[in-house]
Amino acid sequence: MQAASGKTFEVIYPATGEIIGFGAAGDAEDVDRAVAAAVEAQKPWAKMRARDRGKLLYKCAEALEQHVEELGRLIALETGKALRTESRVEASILADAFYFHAGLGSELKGETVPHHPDMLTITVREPIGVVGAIIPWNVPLLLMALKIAPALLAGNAVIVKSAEEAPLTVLRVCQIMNSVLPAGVFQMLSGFGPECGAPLVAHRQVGKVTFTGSVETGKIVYKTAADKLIPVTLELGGKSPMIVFDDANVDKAVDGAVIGMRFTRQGQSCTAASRIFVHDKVYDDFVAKLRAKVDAMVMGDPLDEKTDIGTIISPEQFSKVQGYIDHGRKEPGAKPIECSAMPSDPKFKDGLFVRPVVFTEIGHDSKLAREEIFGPVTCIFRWSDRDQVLAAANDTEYGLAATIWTNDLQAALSFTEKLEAGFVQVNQNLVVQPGLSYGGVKNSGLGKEATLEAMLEHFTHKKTIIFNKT
Ligand code: TXE
Repeated sequence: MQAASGKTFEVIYPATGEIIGFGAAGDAEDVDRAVAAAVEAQKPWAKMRARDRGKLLYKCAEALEQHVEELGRLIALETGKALRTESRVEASILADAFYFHAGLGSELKGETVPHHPDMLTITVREPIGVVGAIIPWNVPLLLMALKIAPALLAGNAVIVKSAEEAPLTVLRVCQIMNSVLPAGVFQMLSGFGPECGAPLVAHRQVGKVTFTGSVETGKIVYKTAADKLIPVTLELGGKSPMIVFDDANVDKAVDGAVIGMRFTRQGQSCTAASRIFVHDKVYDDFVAKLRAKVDAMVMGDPLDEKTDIGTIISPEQFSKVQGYIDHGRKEPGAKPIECSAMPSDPKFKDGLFVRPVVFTEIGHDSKLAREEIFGPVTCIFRWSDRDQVLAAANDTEYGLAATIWTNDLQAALSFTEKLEAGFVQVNQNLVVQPGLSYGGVKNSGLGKEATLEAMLEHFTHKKTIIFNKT
């Protein structure tokens, strides 16, 4: 794929700094071309039976499933995420998201509305037209699938804009899908945010934008969309609390913290359990066990099956994360515990590896406790008063995910009700999956993804039609 300008940008393997490929640096001209093709392709696509579109999505899922290993290795190369713990898993979930949505065609149905005996009133669901999907680099395949699969099933044409750090796997997915789908229905643009993402959002024929990324960019996207009065879905950052009660099973909670903090993804997750509140009575036990668990994780070659933790995505993110860690080290009283070990192989001497850090005895108002770090850094706080810990957990601009760990049913009921988050779990820390409504409140975003309801709400218009029977 080439940009109209012919310009390209380098794609780097963050474990070694080697150039592994080039992305096409798309701009407004490429956006215009892609939208023109999408407008044409969408008309016959929308006229197909929804279940036939579903059949094609099912075929996409099968085709993607056959390429799990290839896609997993490619995503490991461009993001530095470990193959065994992250990249291969993500490549499999991609296919799963298509399987899930492929079966929803018959659900694109309307209602009959008994508002007057002399009239037959119905509603129908119509596609929006051309959807722009802007995705980040941390979990590009899954986040893309949760946008494009429902949008396509609903009869829209979709243009996805990949993140500049990770265009290659998305391009490969696009090639695989286009061996199944009619031309123009699903297209991909690679390029930088202001040059390629912004014109896609602003294009007059793009009728809906679905975005995952930072709060800052999300607000820019929202403002541009507001000028055109088009709907947007925004999945933004998080600073998710995990609350461990004194009666919790500490071993399970520690496992939940390791999964929840996504140490295997170097903490580059919007749902990362980056604020862990542990009851005073189990605090020491929890910290010791967490330290031992994270210490035992192997950081190194992302392609090695023995590796648990790979690298940070880019030099920019690396400096940002290091900045937070350096800041935390200087906080009065803060006790950082550095875990795991840097890879010893000289091949990785320039790799963007960061040792996981667990900050204990850090203040609630520390920048580390308030801002999204997107690195392997978590803060642990001691608590003993339920009202205070609940207030502290909710004292954040974000509201994406939360977990609580207790066997006290009343506490579980009360906290799940009062926690300000879109995704709350008790005694477990599952990752996002197709079929579970996913999205945040407060600055974590606008609108949910991954369910039938989300497909209907975000990728269709509801039209009311009234027949006068008299
Ligand atoms: O995000 P951006 P970045 C958070 C995380 C991270 C920070 C910065 O805290 O440290 O954001 O990451 C495109 N118009 N998250 O810089 O800029 C861009 O090209 C249209 C949380 O990567 O938001 C990319 O495709 N599009 C998050 C996408 O937006 C624009 C995941 C995301 O980039 C644009 C990623 C513009 N003006 C980062 N500017 C999560 N919720 O999981 C940029 N883009």
